Amino acid sequence: MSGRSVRDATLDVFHRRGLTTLFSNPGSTEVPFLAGLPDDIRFVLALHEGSVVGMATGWAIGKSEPGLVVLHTVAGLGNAVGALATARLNRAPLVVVVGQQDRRHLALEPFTSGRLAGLAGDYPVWVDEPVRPQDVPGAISRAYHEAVTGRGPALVIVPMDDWSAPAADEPEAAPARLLRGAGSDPDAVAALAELLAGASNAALVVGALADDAATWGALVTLAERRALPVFQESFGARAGFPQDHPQFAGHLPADRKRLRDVLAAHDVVLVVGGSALRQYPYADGRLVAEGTTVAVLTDDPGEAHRSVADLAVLAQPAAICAELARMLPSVDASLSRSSRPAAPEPPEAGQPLRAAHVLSALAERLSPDAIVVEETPSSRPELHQRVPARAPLGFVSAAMGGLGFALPAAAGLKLALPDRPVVAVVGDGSSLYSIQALWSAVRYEAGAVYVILVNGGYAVMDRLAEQAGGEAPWPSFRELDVGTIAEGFGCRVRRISEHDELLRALNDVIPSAAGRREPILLAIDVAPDEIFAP
Ligand SMILES: Cc1ncc(C[n+]2csc(CCOP(=O)(O)OP(=O)(O)O)c2C)c(N)n1
Ligand SMILES: [Mg+2]
Repeated sequence: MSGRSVRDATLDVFHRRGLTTLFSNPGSTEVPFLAGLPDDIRFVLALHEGSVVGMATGWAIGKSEPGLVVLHTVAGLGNAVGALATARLNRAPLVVVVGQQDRRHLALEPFTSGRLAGLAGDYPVWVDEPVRPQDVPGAISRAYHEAVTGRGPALVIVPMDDWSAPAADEPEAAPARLLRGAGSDPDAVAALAELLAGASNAALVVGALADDAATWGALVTLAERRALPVFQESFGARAGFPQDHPQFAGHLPADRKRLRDVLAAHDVVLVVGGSALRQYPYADGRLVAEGTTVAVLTDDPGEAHRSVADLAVLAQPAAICAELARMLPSVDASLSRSSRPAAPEPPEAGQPLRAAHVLSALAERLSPDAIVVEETPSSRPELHQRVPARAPLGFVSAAMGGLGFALPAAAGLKLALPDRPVVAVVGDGSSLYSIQALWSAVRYEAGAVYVILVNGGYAVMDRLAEQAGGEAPWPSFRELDVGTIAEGFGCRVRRISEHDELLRALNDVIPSAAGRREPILLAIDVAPDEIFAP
C-alpha cells in the first residue's frame, strides 16, 4: 500500500485526464469526496441534477472531451436520468461519479442507499460498481475512455467509505493513452465512389455526426466538386454543413410523404453522419421512392445498423469524404440556391410580435461563429429557415426532444467556449424545466443570451391536439412570468413586446454576445404559431 487514499488516487486521475471542472449537486454520500476539494478542481453547482448534467453536456459538446459529473445516490441519479438520456443521444461524453451509502452497511439498506446500477436504464454507455475501493481510480480512468468511445455518459458508483480506503500500489485497469483510428478504408471509399460516379442526380444528406470542422470541410469540397445538393436531416441535434452555402438545399421534412417528394429527383442519396432516415411523425409508405439507392456513411454503429439502406459504411466520415472529393472528377453544374424567407414586415400597431420577427432580427445580427441552442418546439421549423448554422456547433439542440436541455447546455457551452456568442432560443414552457440553471449561469459567469419566446403556453402541443381532432386538456399559462422567475435567480432580464424594443434589445446584446460574462434573458411576448408542420 502506498499511504495514499483512493480519493488521492482519484484526484490524480482527474488531473491526468484534464477532468478539472466538476459539475454537481452534492449530498451526504459525496461529502467524503468533495469536502476539501483542491483549488485546481473547479466545482460548479447546479440546483437540480437535470441542470447539472445539462451543463456538463453543453461543456462536453463545447470542449469535445468528457465532462465530469458527481451525482447524489438514487435521488440525484434519478433526477438526472432524462438529462443522461439526452447526453447519450447528443453523444456527449460524460464521466459520472454517483455516490452511494457506506459499503459496510449497504446490506441493511440505510437512509440514502439505493439500487443505482439499473436506474438510468440503457442510456449510460457503461456502468461500473467497482468490486474493491482500490478499483475506483482505474474504473474512473476507464469511464473516461468508455465515455469517449461510446459517446455518452459512463457511470461509476462509489460507496462513500471507499474514498478513505488506502489506494493500491498497482497499475490502473485502463490504458494511459488511447488512440482511435481515423483513416479511410480504400474498399469503403471505392464502394461509395462507384455509387456517386454512377449516379445521374445524387444528393447528400448530413446528420449530427458530421458536425466538426474536418467533416464540414470535406463535405463542402465534395459538394462543390460534384455539384451535389446537401440536405440537413430532420430533427437533428447538430448541423452537418454550412447552411449559408450555395449547395445547401434545406432541412428534410420530418414525415415520409414529404420526404419522398423532396428526394424524388435523386437516384442516389448518401447520408453522412446520420441514419437513413431520421423522422418525427409516423407516416405510411417508403422513406424514399422505389429505385432510389440509399447509402449511409457514419461512425456510429447503431446508426449504420438501423438504416434502411443499400449500403452502409461504418467509418470516419471526414476521412472518407475528403478522399471521395479527391478522387472523383469534378462536375459542372449550377445549382439554384435555396432561398431564405424575407424578413417579415413589423407588426401593425397593436398587433403582437411573432417568432418570425424575433428570429429574422436575431439572424441579421448573429455573427457567423454564433452557437444557437434551440428549444423552441413550435417555431423550430421557422428557426431553421431564418437562422442558418454557419460554423460547426452553429446549431445545438436536444437530440431526442427532452425539454430542459437548452438553458443548462447553453451555460455549459459558454463556459467551454467563452469567446463564442452563445444564444439559446427557448419556448416559455421549455424554459421552466431547468429554469434554475440561470442561477448557475450567473454564479459562474456563463454569459449566454437567453431569448425566451413567451407565447403563454405549449403552442406545439396545442397544434398537435388540433391535428388529432381533440381539445387540449392542458391550460395555457399567459399569467406565468418567466422574467420574474429569472430575476429571482439573479438573472438580468429585459421584457419586450414591441418591434422597436426588440431591435433595440438585440442591437444592445447580440453584437457583444461573444464577450459576455453575465447571462441575460430577453423575455419576448409573441403570438403563438398557428401552423406546425416540421
Ligand atoms: C421533459 C419533457 N416533458 C414534456 C415534453 C413534451 N413537450 C414537447 S413540446 C412541449 C411544449 C413546449 O412549450 P414551449 O417551450 O412553450 O414551446 P411552444 O410549443 O410554445 O413553442 C411539451 C410539453 C418534452 N418534450 N420533454
Ligand atoms: Mg410556449
